[in-house]
Amino acid sequence: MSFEEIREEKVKEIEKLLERMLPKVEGPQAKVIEAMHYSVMAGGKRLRPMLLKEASLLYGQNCEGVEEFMAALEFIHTYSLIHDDLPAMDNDEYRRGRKTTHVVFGEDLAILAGDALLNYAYETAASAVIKYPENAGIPQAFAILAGKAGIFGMVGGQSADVLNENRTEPLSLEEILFIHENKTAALIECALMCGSLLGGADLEQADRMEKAGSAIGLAFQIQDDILDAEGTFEELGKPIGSDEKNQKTTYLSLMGKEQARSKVKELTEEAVAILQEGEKRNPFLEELVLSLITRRS
Ligand code: GRG
Repeated sequence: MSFEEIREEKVKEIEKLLERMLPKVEGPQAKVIEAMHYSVMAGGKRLRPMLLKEASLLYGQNCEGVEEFMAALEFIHTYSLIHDDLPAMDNDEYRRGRKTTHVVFGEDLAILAGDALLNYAYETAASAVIKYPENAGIPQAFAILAGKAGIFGMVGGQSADVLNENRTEPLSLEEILFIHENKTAALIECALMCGSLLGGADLEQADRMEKAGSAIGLAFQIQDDILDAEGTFEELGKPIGSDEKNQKTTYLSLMGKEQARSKVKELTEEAVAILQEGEKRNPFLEELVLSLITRRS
């Protein structure tokens, strides 16, 4: 099987897992649970749960708690997308090729579906703490999950991004890097760190994963900026050109296309080199990271 075929198989497995982990659409809360399903099951690359699983394989096999943390991380990612699309934030109509959650279910239910997913993520991860008391990596992974999603991670980055939106002077490179490191890279670092810890990595090894995740996250965001400038609606599942329309400072607008492209390549190679430092290699993980340089969606 080609890399692409293997990746597609893995995406299908992750989707089955997510469907299984979500609460059943029933009871008085059925509508908000339906909104949770609508958003989580809308497709997407499933990059974060995939990275988490592959990082666990660098240290162990069929590690306890991996499935719960894969689902929890994708639930957190999906909540962030629902809230980011709201009228109070980006006011976007399309995501993953479908109408956004607030357009379909209304703003009130979209806010609640996001809140519910964030909470359900912790409920799901906590179930692993209880179920597998012998895996010492689980409480550590739990702390990383909460931290990387929060004010010193994704929420912190998103807050800086939102507050800078109406500024007339462009952001500095340092400010852009702070936003990217937190808004985008934090969840990618989380994926690699949690996966490695669940697989039995020690804290030093998890720190190395954090460095790889930081490089991948920044490369991922710069590629996102490039795609926003030159991708298509069909590729991205959402309108393009939003950064330029909103006169948003990005790494691309500050540094230009050539520098942006070479930075994506440099950071990706840096990440792969870190992944190759350990005792065990995971060729699929390395190829997955390299594939992000040329991703079109
Ligand atoms: C609302 C707290 C809060 C945070 C929102 C995720 C996010 C933070 C904003 C979305 C906008 C954006 C460009 C974020 C950067 C990260 C990013 C590129 C997210 C999209 O992730 P993909 O491409 O999406 O992995 P899929 O749909 O493939 O899962």
